[in-house]
Amino acid sequence: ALPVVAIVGATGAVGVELLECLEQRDFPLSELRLLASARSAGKTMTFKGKEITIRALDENSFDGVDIALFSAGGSISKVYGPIAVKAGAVVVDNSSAFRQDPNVPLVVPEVNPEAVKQHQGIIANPNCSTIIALVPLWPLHVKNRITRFIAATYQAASGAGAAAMEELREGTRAYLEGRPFTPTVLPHPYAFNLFSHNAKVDPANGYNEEEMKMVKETWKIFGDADIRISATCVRVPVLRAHSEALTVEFERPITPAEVKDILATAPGVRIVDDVEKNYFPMPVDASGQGDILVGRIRQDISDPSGRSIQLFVAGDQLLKGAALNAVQIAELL
Ligand code: A2P
Ligand code: 11C
Repeated sequence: ALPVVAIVGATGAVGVELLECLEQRDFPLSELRLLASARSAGKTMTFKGKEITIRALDENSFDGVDIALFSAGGSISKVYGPIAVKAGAVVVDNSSAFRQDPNVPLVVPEVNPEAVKQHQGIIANPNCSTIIALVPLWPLHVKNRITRFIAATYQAASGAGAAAMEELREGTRAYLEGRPFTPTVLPHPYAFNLFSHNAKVDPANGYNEEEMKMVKETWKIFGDADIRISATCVRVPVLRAHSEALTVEFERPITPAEVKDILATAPGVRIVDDVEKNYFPMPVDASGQGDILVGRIRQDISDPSGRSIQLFVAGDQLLKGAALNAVQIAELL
């Protein structure tokens, strides 16, 4: 029989995209169950032309569910993930709750699909900034080991949820109309501004949680904890696609031509690198599509050894950064 699939957090920024991905990819299922908070219970969402009534999440929500896609935040995952597993479901979790658990595979299907087999009920979907960097870095790493990379991110509102996207719209409207606006979702004024990522900063090393996720998740997904990684994560006033500047050092010398050659056939990657037209990856072009756009492919002139490359990438945070990657994991299952 075809699986019963549940979405936990169906009304959220990622939840809506999960439903959309299941529909667009014609995911084989016998029933789609939509779960959210009591606030949304009774409302409906449309899947393949049919209205489905949203139910309030509770302990009995997973009876008969085979695959549960979680995107309602880490605290919900921690409580209800194990309940879903007990009920017999395999959980694909979008939150950071289980990512560093050694019994939980952390999967990007283009990188480590085989890790799915090791699951004990829960599979974790990586952080969006990690996924967007690793899809293009993996095929390079396979050919010429990456020894170090430095990332600077330009992250969209969507990473902080639907309410943050609305706050960006509202704050921009208020700014243009000259009205005062006090942000309540994100900690700083967002319109015509940017700020260091809103995740907690560790006073011990000065890095925020988002930056450390990029470090530790890369080690786990690549299976290589010797890669030296540093990141600066920044929120920019973009709705739904993250961009990243990547400085990548390899074991052996490498040229931009070699990088382009490798990335030209890499799954999930599209090269956007038109030097003449000054046309490179942009979040507006990345929005709504599954591929990671890669451009500004050039030798890092600050490294005379010829082992370093500079890249600029953009990917849809809600799709490959979250919903699409989770549905691809469910497809592997
Ligand atoms: P709801 O819309 O009913 O509040 P986002 O990531 O965009 O902020 O979305 C969060 C998602 O998590 C929403 O679907 C939200 O549902 C859901 N959610 C939040 N709190 C709970 C809860 N206590 N139980 C179930 N779902 C929740
Ligand atoms: C952002 N990546 O863009 C974050 C949000 O670990 O899944 C998601 C946090 C996570 O703000």
